[in-house]
Amino acid sequence: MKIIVLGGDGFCGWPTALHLSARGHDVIIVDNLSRRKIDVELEVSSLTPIRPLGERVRAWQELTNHQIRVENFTVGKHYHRLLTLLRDEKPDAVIHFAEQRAAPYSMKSSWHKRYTVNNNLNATNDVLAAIVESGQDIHLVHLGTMGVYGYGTAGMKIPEGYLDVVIETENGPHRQEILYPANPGSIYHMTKTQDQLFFFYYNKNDGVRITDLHQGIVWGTQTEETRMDDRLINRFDYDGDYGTVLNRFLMQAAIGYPLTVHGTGGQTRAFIHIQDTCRCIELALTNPPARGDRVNILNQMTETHRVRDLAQMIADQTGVEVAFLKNPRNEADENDLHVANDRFLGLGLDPIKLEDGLLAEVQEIARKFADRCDRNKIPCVSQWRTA
Ligand code: USQ
Repeated sequence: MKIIVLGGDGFCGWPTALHLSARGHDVIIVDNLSRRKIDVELEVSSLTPIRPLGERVRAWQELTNHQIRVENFTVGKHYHRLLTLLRDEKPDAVIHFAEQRAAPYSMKSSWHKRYTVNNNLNATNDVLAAIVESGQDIHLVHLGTMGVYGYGTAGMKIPEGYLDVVIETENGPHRQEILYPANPGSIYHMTKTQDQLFFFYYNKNDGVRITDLHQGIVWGTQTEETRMDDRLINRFDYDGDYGTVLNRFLMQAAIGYPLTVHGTGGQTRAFIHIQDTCRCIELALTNPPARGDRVNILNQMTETHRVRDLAQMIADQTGVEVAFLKNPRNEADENDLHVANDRFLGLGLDPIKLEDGLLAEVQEIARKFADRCDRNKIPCVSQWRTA
């Protein structure tokens, strides 16, 4: 397959590009290096020493003989470059990672809210409009989030995207299938709920074939391919804006920093290892919806855990303390979360289990690069509500 990876320099995009290239697909990365520029803004670096994108792809070619081409432009801004790329390359699929993905970053200020909305919504609309204008039958695979559902439970497992409802009308009960009600918890998550409506509309109006992957919190760093050479290493975010909870705890354990549990740690979330992210995307590409099918929605997660249980698990394994901090977010103190993920399991996904991989991750990455950590960047300073 020929595959364009939008946002192919990021935490999920880079290992996905390598995973697909290693399996013989012709991969083109589009990236404007925005994630690296945000590191400059926040005065923080990936815990792992990531190399420039040009060096990454040269190393990949030297090691495997597979070429990954790179185009540097902004999806959502440089529309004609995107359209021309689709027309010239005629890809079978486009994978869309080209969005600002951190909830705390999206809540830092009105500038960050507006940046996240402009960037993410224009990117999604431009990709869809360009696919339609190209006149080609291109399968779009999008990285959505479990956060579109709002982590609640209505006494049922959260289904894969759609909900059957019965409405009482004057003429009796009326059955309808609707998108599971959106309930975003940050401006970032809100952009992903809006993305769903773009997909619904372009699928209905133009017949675009779309797979939307509602992914949980990704943990881990390395995959089969990024581990092949130091120059291919994946990024590892530990700072208060971009670091996600489990990777932050792993790094904190490695440097003996009390684990930063927000509030009571009663939040239950869905998780997936970065290697399984790559496998799921490959499964989504090789099992596309047929022309005329509705938007294909899959829950891309493998297990759920409560934040304080994760902290305890890591504390038990490493001896680090647990700190309960005032929660900077506006979120429920406690929630239960039950999620259906039968579709990926049905396609053959054999998940990496969190309890099997945690210590290896602490040793392989967090301890190895501990001296690169700036402890001042660990606290979460982005407040959901200003007092
Ligand atoms: N949390 C802590 N301590 C920390 C950091 C976070 O207790 O040091 C808590 C948060 O308050 C929250 C939970 O852990 O309740 C998850 O926070 P997170 O930063 O790990 O994850 P989140 O902001 O939800 O966002 C991440 C990714 C995003 C993705 C999402 C999937 O950044 O791109 O869409 O996970 S999900 O959470 O399933 O919506």
